[in-house]
Amino acid sequence: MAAQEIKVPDIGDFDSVEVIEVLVSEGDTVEQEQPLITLESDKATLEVPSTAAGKITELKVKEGSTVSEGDVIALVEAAEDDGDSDGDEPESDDSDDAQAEQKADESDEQPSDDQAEGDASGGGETVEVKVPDIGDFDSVEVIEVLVAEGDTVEKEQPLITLESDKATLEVPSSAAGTISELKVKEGSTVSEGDVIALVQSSGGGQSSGGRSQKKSGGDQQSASQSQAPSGSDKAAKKDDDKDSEEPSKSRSGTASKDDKPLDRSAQAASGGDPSKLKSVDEERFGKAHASPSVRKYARELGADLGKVQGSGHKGRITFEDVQSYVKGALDQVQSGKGAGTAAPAGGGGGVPAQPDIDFSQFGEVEITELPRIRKISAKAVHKNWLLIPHVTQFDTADITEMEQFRQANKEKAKADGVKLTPLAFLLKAAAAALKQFPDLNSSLTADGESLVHKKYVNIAVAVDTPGGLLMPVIKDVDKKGIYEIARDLDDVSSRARDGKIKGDDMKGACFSISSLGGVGGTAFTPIVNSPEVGILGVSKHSWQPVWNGSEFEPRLILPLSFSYDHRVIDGAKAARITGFISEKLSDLRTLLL
Ligand code: CAO
Repeated sequence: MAAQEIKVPDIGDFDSVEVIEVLVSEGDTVEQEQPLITLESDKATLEVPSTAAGKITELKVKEGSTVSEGDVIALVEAAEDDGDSDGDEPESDDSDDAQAEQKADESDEQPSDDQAEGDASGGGETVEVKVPDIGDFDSVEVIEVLVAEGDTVEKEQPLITLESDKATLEVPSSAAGTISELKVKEGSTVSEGDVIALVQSSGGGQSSGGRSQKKSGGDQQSASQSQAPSGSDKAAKKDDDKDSEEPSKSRSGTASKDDKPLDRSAQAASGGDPSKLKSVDEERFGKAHASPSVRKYARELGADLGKVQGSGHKGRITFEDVQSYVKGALDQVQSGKGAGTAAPAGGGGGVPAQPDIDFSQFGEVEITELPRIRKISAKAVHKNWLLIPHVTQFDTADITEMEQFRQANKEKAKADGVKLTPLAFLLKAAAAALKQFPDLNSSLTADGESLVHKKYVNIAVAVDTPGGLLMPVIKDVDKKGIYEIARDLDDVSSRARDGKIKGDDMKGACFSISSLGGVGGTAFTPIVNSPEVGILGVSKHSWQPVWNGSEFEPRLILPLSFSYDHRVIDGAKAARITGFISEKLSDLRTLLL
């Protein structure tokens, strides 16, 4: 199948414009309309989309190349079923039209002679800002008006966004000053030369139209470079001017001009390590329906455009959409929810993202996807690990008598259908501790200012299942006897292993127990399950010589590892809690009372 040439469309009086960004790579599969490159002249920024869906077999340009109308950007091998059997110039005229349809957003001014005249004089003059020569656009719709009458605008600041069925384009102001009259509104249609707005120029510092464009562009470049590290001085200035204004106006300012400096500053901010910027999905970013200035704004903020919901015309992403997305992300981080939604391998809450390593360079590898339960619990433990300041208190319990009792009753219990393991006793001891230490049976309120004390005693038990760890809850443990607890434990753990546990069976826990006693080990540091404030880890018991005052005697010792949320429980209380549990387990009479 012959490849289709994707060419630079008729985009007005652009000639030899620079390719500032190549948004795709050879081998990529692209959709029709997907932007391939971004061009930037001294006057405008423009994205050129693909006129065909298919695979990029060859890229004819790279960053820094210069192109003019008709130059081939890429060869795209069309998708099988698109019906275009001839690959040469599939749609000649139409294809140019289609090319022009790119998200040709630009933040260019394209000053006509009239504008040049308007610009030429000093302060106080009214300048007509007109729709520039933007190629074969005609009667295009104004889909967004970015400013209001009375606004102070800067030169190059986008005033409106136009969208034909083929392209999106921002028209910037050709002068700095105050908007004295807006000639268009959302839904208007405009053509080349139509007046968009009257700008009462602020005088001084204006360029005199086309001839001085380069100079003013250069000035802007340096201005934008100097503002790059902090994002946008203009934004700050604008915000000072008018708090409630649409943020887009100020931010977009010289968007088209400062792409590269900002990109560089973004890299500098990441310590020059491009991997740190990789939390953005470049492929989805490239496909997002957004203007260059919005793209730039998203880059400045590190927002992944691919994840931003567009509220504009045909789902176009606006500045406000990017703002809401970033605000939402910040809120999540500040409230601690962000970690839960962060990529499993990091990247949230200031945690550096895990680099994507190609392990096959060291030897043979096989990639298997995590089971669903493990993915869910991975997010939960990651969130809890980041959210909760953990401390683990270690202790032991002498369970010699408890074990004698259990062994003496084990067979009888079995005959009654009860599997009597040490865990039933531990649940009972933990329930007593929750009653004795109300803070242990509490949760922090979301603002971190108060404790919610619970009057019920539900305890979750970690169950190792083939799909991963599950935490079914045994309800009202304080009200149940050892047999009933053992029966409940057997029931929930069997159902968990058989995949029959329901969501409701895992809700409402006040505390958790994680027993590795049947497996082994002497101690570990379990992770608290927020919003609980403690978890008891239990390791394998062992016979140990204990000095009884006159001699060593063999005692069965159970290791306890109690992790707690240090915001709620302090160290002394934690030691008292483990001491209390130890005492309960050591003296069955107090436990069973
Ligand atoms: N020391 C020594 N032996 C112990 C013990 C301990 N602390 N706890 C239990 N055992 C023994 C039991 O008595 C039983 O032996 P008997 O049959 O001779 O009585 C044997 O180990 C197996 O017990 P079990 O595991 O079947 O039953 P359990 O009630 O102790 O535990 C459950 C149930 C669901 C907690 C367990 O099966 C399980 O899944 N444990 C793993 C939990 C886990 O993965 N935790 C880590 C999570 S990350 O924090």
